[in-house]
Amino acid sequence: MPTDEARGKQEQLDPSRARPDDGPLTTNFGTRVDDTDNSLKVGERGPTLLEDFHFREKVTHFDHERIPERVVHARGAGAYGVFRPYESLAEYTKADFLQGPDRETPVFVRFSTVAGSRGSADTVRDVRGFATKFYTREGNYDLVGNNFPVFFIQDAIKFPDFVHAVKPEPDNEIPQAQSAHDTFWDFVSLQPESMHMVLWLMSDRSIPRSYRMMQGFGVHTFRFVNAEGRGTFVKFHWRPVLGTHSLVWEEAQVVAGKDPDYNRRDLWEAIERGDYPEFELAVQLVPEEDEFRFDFDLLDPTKIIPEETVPLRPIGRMVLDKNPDNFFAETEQVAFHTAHVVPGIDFTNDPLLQGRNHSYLDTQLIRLGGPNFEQLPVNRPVAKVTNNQRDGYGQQRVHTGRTSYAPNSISGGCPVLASPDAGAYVHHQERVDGVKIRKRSESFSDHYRQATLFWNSMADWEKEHIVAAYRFELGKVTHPEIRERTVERLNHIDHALATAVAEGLGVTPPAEPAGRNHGRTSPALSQANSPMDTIATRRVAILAADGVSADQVAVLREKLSGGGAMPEVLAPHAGEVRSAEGGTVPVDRAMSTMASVLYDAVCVPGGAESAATLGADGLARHYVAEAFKHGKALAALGEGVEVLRGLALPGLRLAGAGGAVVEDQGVVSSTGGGAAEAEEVVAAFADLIARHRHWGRDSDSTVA
Ligand code: HDE
Repeated sequence: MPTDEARGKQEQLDPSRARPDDGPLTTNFGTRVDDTDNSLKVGERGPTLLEDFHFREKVTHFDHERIPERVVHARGAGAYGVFRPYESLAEYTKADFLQGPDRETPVFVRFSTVAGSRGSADTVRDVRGFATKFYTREGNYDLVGNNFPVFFIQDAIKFPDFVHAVKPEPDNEIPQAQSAHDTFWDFVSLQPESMHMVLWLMSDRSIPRSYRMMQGFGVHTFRFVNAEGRGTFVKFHWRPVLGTHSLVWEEAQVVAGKDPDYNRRDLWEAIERGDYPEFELAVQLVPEEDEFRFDFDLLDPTKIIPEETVPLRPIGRMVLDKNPDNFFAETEQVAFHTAHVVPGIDFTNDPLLQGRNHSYLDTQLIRLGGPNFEQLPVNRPVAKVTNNQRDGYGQQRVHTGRTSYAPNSISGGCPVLASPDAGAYVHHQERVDGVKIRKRSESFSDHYRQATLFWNSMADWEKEHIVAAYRFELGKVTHPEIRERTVERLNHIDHALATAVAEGLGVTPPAEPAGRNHGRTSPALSQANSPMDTIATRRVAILAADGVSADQVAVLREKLSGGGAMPEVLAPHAGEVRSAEGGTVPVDRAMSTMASVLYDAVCVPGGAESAATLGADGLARHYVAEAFKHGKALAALGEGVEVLRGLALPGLRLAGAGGAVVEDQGVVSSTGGGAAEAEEVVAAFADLIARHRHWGRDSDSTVA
């Protein structure tokens, strides 16, 4: 149960919540209205009158309903939740919200894509934003991260160039939410520091199955500061309890059409169901004296600290348990800012972070219309706000008293300054000497070694997906020199990668490696090593038609739901189907309203009549074949096996007569119709679903 502290933010929001049943219709100035369908006119067919204040207010308000969308990360979805540390981190930081498990801090999280507009599809190939606002007792702390641990550029001054390059091209505003176009590849191929992040972008990390199944990273090296003033470098990691899982590219493209709100809907529905998304917060801690012990610069945001070098220390857990009441008021108006920090958390001189500390405040001023955006309900800290900032558009506070300056004597010097002992923020004291200079540090100049590390760490199937992604993206590029230049860059990462991409593009592969692959790996980077031990919240399609075995459907439903999965019966029509046993089976959805790509797994139960109907139904066949193509778990029982057999799925071994359970390439089947076989098949099916996808099928064209 959330504590009073965790509920604090919701209680603060209560007075701002407006209910539609809270009295009759009024104008914005409270006058009741008896007709909102007809404007005030001179005669029934005459002109509308200027004095129709209701008409003018209603339409004028409507005319002004839009605000500028975020210049990046415009498309997103948010949720409230709670963060609780496992233990005190007092040794490293004095941040109050990290002082022990008795602290429960309310949070608001916004997940987002980066390049697309507000109305763009969720499942595009892109980085995902993972921004968390902790409403701590000491003020708001914003951890504005991404689902990749590195960034494209090293200095914030390049951000406008990068964003201009990835956004739709300026002459025709094409393509929407895609990096597969000339200007993006032109820029990154000329900017070798981007190569590491681009490799992540070409990996499956850029098409997460769910916001609940992706990691988050603070990216920069930040600094913890303890009560004695000692600093410790820190990297933040969010780890999803459900593991890190992705779609495949072709699937992601189809989902973008079938359900453009795929990730947003998934988050919303999970929270509505009570399947609260959970993330563990972990940190990598580096003592300040170890600043120069790495073969990269800790201040360089294109670098990770490999987990094998500095292990992750889990420090707490976040549970997202409440959807917003209003998308605009909360998810759209939430304003994150990297400089929203609390005592005990400080910056480093990472030039990207330094630039962000300017940009996030600046952007809210234009986006939210002025300096009072911190007073919007979602942004208000639960900590008390007292200062001499005054006035401005949309001022919500009624400041009393005669003074709005410091020092003053008229108000007894109030508000008084806090001492560090009373919780004032004290910037970490770091000695900095130098000449003014517009130059990148030499220590930022290695752009390839960590890209090679990432590549080396990938499983074979991940490498295949990466090569296919480069081929796809560069295949859309019309300037041959951009393709060639990119291949040349890839040759610095790995010769085999460059060669494979070149071959797909019809570009001459580089004759020799540009350097020697160092051969190092970091297993933590591979999604193949992510936890795969649960079927919780996985969607499973059970295909059925008249004559389906109700007993088998019942076993499937019961066992899969028991493991936390979400089985749904899909049939050629909604309503119900007749069962083989003479009763009926309720249908959750008509097959035509959904798609195979919207499920994690598909199964076909028995019943001769049902199997015959499905085997002759193009859509049902497509459900099975597409799931197979996308590496998903499949199961077939009794006569349902014939539906799979009829598809002649390449190289697939299916159960024959006799009822024995056969498992091959992530497909489990048994022709036996009995309860024992059903139980055995469903148990095996659950294991296969938990493993997310099954690569290397004989027909593996999942990457195309
Ligand atoms: Fe952002 N970024 N960013 N960014 N960013 C914005 O702020 C910016 C960067 C990130 O859900 C903007 O309120 C600069 C890295 C997230 O509301 C803007 C630079 C990381 C979100 C901005 C970066 C991020 C933003 C646009 C380079 C991961 C969405 C609207 C120096 C660590 C937050 C807004 C939300 C949003 C600037 C680079 C994450 C313009 C100048 C690195 C998750 O201020």
